[in-house]
Formats: sequence, structure tokens, C-alpha cells
Amino acid sequence: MMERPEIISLPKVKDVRGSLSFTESFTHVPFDIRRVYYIYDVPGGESRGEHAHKALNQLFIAVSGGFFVDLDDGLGYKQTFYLSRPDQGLLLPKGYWRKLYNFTSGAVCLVLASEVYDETDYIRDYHQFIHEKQTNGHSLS
Ligand code: T46
Repeated sequence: MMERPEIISLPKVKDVRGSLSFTESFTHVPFDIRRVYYIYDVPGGESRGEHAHKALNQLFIAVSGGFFVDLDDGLGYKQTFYLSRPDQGLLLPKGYWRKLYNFTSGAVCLVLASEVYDETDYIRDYHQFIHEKQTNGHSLS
């Protein structure tokens, strides 16, 4: 499975009618896509995320507008990405604290996810996240 977060390019088919991009399980994303959700109408100054997942792998796509994504693995890796291209995605493995913020007006974040929704997969307390990472190494229990 994925090791580090990375930006991937998605196919783009462009003609006089406009552009079309697509993604398929195991072709562009290294997991079976079990769920799709999207975040939109985010008011200026609001942020999303601020949690980590124990098992969930995801692909984030800015299908409209743009936003920042701060990532933290709890063990020293910290990285900020700016997503604004519908023909690119951010592959995010399990185990990263994430914060999405500074959404432009009308921005839409499409998320392809490897698991169905499960609240027990979330760690929503940053201190607990750091403690678990530093106790268990890379895995979250
Ligand atoms: C993530 C960031 C980027 C559901 O019922 N089903 C779902 O599939 C999802 C994703 C959420 N919900 C419910 C759970 C909460 O009552 O929707 C409500 C808002 O969810 P949450 O506060 O987790 O929203 P975000 O934007 O902070 O986080 C979401 C995802 O949960 C998370 O996986 O990485 O987007």
C-alpha cells in the first residue's frame, strides 16, 4: 500500500466540449474505492478534518476551486499541499493527521475512500494521536 502522501496525475481527456478526468481502483488509486464523499460550501475561515484515520486510505481531488491540506504523521513528517487541479489528486495513506483550510469560494473537495464510514476509525484528539504514534510506531490502534 501507499507509504507517503503524494500528488498523482489523473487522466484528462480534453476536446472542444471541455475536459473529463477519471480514476479507477488499482489503476490510479492503489485501493478498492468503497466510498465517495465531497465537501463543499465551506465558509471562509473554516477548516475541515483535524483528525487521523487508523485504517482509511484516501484520494483527495479539488474538483473545483482550491484549498490547503496540512499533513502530520506524528513522528516528524509535516507537509503542506495546495490542491487546485481537477486532473490531480492527493493520495493520503492511513495514519496522518490532516487539516483542510483556506477553501476558495465554490471549492469542492472530492474524496475517494478505501472503507465505508466508521466513526471508530477516527482519532479526533491530537494528543492521543501523538501518544499512539510515539508508542506504537507507525500504526494506530
Ligand atoms: C476526512 C476529511 C477530509 C458520515 O455520516 N459519512 C461520511 O462518509 C462522512 C465522511 C461523514 N459523515 C458524518 C460524520 C459527521 O457527523 O458527517 C459529519 C461530518 O463529518 P466530519 O466532521 O468527519 O467532517 P470533516 O470534513 O472534518 O472530515 C471529513 C472526513 O470525515 C474525513 O475522513 O479525511 O473529511
